[in-house]
Amino acid sequence: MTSRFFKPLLLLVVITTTATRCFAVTPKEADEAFDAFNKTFWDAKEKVVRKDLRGETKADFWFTAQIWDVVMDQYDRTGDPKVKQQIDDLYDGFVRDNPDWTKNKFNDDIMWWAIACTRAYKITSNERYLTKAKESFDFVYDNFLDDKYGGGLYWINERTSKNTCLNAPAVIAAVRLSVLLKDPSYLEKAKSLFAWQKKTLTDGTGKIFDSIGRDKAGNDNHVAKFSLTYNQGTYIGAAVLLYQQTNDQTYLDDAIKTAQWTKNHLCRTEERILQPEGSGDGGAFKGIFVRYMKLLIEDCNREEFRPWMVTNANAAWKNKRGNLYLFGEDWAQPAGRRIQSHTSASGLAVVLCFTEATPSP
Ligand code: 7K2
Repeated sequence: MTSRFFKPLLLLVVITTTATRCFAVTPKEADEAFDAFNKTFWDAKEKVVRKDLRGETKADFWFTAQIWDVVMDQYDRTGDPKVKQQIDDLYDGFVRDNPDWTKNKFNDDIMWWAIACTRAYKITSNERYLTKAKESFDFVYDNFLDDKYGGGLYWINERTSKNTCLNAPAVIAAVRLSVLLKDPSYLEKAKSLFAWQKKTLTDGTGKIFDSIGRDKAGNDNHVAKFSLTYNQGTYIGAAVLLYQQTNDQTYLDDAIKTAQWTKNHLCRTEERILQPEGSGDGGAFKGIFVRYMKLLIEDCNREEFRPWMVTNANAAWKNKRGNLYLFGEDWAQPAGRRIQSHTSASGLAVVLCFTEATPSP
């Protein structure tokens, strides 16, 4: 008799707790997705990440930095020593193939690696990462800063424009270097780059513009006012890190406003799923955004944004290509067939960042 009464009650409790649980992708599923990514794209013998489902082509320079960050996302949630080993292995393979990063004409590429290196240093305590992060930041800062457009760093070595995709990551690198090297001069650099970025490439609403420079018609001082999730994301990251070091509330307000603007303007559907941005460079953008949203939510206790991010993780999960756990460029649509590693890694990032943390072993 009791069981007849309790069974439906128990079922009800299970259903309600599952429905109200914040995390829909389980830790086990997140691990499976990470392992599947490695199985598909990681060549452990050669220590390289592949670009495509088939063939030997390696992932591009800046995509590999994003994928390295995803490996660190996985390490942060699991503390798994095998993943820690992969952090070192991926770097070893990359520097073997790309020993001199200053040869790359895209300064943002160098900076993506610099910020990932600061993170690898925090995880492994291996000095080589800190040295490389410092060298890389210094190279860009010492050679590509001037007063044209009022300040800021040039995106490429032709010095045609100054873009958010370099300047906001540079702030992230500089704040982290100031902490890791205990050198306040880096914090000053970060503050002034951020002030320039805010004055030049935002309009105060939370929208982050892409760049300033010469347009196709040759007009100088042209602000490209479109905005993309990765620019929104790195601006949020930069603002959060500055807030943590300075306690200046204005930075936190900037980060919150930028997150809210993204939710209102760069998302689709009633659920506010982050927009697709193509499968080229844009395939990697959303992974960057969600990583810095995690920082805002968890380090600054802005839990009001978590359900939105969890909804995005659930959408990406629901629409993945099941057998291979591949995530497409549009998290609101079933994933297509030709997916490259950087695009899939973006979807993997939202799943790893917004899955319940498993305790470290
Ligand atoms: O124009 C820049 C940037 O400001 C803009 O946001 C994106 C939009 O395009 C470029 S940056 C994209 C990449 C181009 N290929 C080489 C990569 O290193 C570079 O970051 O997509």
